[in-house]
Amino acid sequence: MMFRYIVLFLLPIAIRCENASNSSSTSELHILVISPFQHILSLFKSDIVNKLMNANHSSSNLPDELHCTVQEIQSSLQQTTLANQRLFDRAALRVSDVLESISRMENETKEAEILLNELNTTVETAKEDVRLAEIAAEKAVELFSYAIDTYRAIMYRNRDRDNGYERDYQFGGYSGGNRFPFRTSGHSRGTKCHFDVRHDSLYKANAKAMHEANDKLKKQQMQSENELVKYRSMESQLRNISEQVMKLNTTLQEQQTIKIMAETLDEDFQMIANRLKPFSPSSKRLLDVLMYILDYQSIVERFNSAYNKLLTARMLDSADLELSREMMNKTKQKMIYLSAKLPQMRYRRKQFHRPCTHQ
Ligand SMILES: *[C@@H]1O[C@H](CO)[C@@H](O)[C@H](O)[C@H]1NC(C)=O
Ligand SMILES: *[C@@H]1O[C@H](CO)[C@@H](O)[C@H](O)[C@H]1NC(C)=O
Ligand SMILES: *[C@@H]1O[C@H](CO)[C@@H](O)[C@H](O)[C@H]1NC(C)=O
Ligand SMILES: *[C@@H]1O[C@H](CO)[C@@H](O)[C@H](O)[C@H]1NC(C)=O
Ligand SMILES: *[C@@H]1O[C@H](CO)[C@@H](O)[C@H](O)[C@H]1NC(C)=O
Ligand SMILES: *[C@@H]1O[C@H](CO)[C@@H](O)[C@H](O)[C@H]1NC(C)=O
Ligand SMILES: *[C@@H]1O[C@H](CO)[C@@H](O)[C@H](O)[C@H]1NC(C)=O
Ligand SMILES: CC(=O)N[C@H]1CO[C@H](CO)[C@@H](O)[C@@H]1O
Repeated sequence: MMFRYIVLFLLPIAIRCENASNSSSTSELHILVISPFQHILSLFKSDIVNKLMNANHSSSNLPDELHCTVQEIQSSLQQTTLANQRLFDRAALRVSDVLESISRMENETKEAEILLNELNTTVETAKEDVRLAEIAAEKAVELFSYAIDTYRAIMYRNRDRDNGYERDYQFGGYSGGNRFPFRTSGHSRGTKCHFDVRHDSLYKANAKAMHEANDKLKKQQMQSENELVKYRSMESQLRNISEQVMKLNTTLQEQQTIKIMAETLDEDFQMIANRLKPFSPSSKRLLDVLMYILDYQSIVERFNSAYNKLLTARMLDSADLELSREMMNKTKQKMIYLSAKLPQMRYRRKQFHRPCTHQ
């Protein structure tokens, strides 16, 4: 029961770790550096430490196998160190490229914001112009109606005075086009009123003013719409830029993570490579090479350091690959014991002639 509780409790953490270690941001690091390094550690643990601890004096293949494992570890380390350096260089380059792009886009953002502000003013001004044009157009209609009313009044007065033809006058509204009060018949007995309002200068002026006000309103409306279209387009451009900046920023964070991790791993890898160098030549005895590789302070501590950096950054799940000082001591003791029984352990490396399978 208790065990199941613990498993359930740990599950979300395990999933989170998996996501962190395999997110796209670090997959290059994973494929090129972390996985190979993990492989080196597991070789070290299973094919050197565990093999030695489980071996006895009748394990006659052991020296050959150890010789091959040492070779594989050395060449893998070399490749991983190189891949890690190349990854660092590439990430550093990308970081500086992306930083430059972001700076450029931030400039573009600033410019677009200024333009957007200007367009906002233009749009607001155009809207105000439309409002004023609407008022002016209403006013012109009012004046025009007033003129018509005035003519009507004159017509009525004339009719009353003429005392007849009540139905001879037609009164049309403005909306009816040019149907304005005019006298239809010439056989009036009294004073004749022959003017046609359409020829009246005041009427003409008012009609003209009304049409002009209306035209102006349409023009202002059109302009306002145009300005609004420009404004919306600039708005969407600005949104585009900020989306791009966000994407670039994600890339930046990813590449910076890779850069930092590659740099800190390089410290350990370089140290191990430098310390292994004197033990690489084929004139060295297998036993000496193994004793040196199993030395905690020279080599193993650096393996643990890199491993713990990856665990802390959650780029690796704990796979129990840490190597303790005590374990190294015991392994060395076992190896010395075995080397007395297996003389091949004291061979120089060039004396191992069987090809290693990993190569
Ligand atoms: C983790 O990965 C799973 C699928 O692999 C995905 O559904 C989930 O959204 C990821 N979670 C996070 C926090 O990225
Ligand atoms: C040595 O180890 C092998 C396998 O690990 C085992 O089969 C064998 O019995 C061991 N021999 C002695 C003498 O312990
Ligand atoms: C951004 O603008 C500043 C001044 O406005 C200029 O000095 C700088 O070079 C610009 N940066 C880019 C990447 O265009
Ligand atoms: C212009 O800016 C003002 C104040 O920020 C805002 O209220 C208005 O909606 C903006 N105009 C447009 C067309 O978005
Ligand atoms: C926004 O970006 C998309 C592609 O990223 C492009 O097709 C579109 O034209 C851009 N829009 C503006 C207004 O710049
Ligand atoms: C980029 O993202 C980080 C957090 O992920 C944030 O702190 C920073 O302000 C962002 N930078 C830009 C330019 O958006
Ligand atoms: C390992 O061996 C060294 C000397 O070879 C000794 O100083 C140290 O205490 C030992 N450590 C452990 C944990 O056995
Ligand atoms: C924890 C985990 O799932 N790690 C995997 C991430 O992806 C690499 C290859 O892309 C695998 O090798 C790891 O096992």
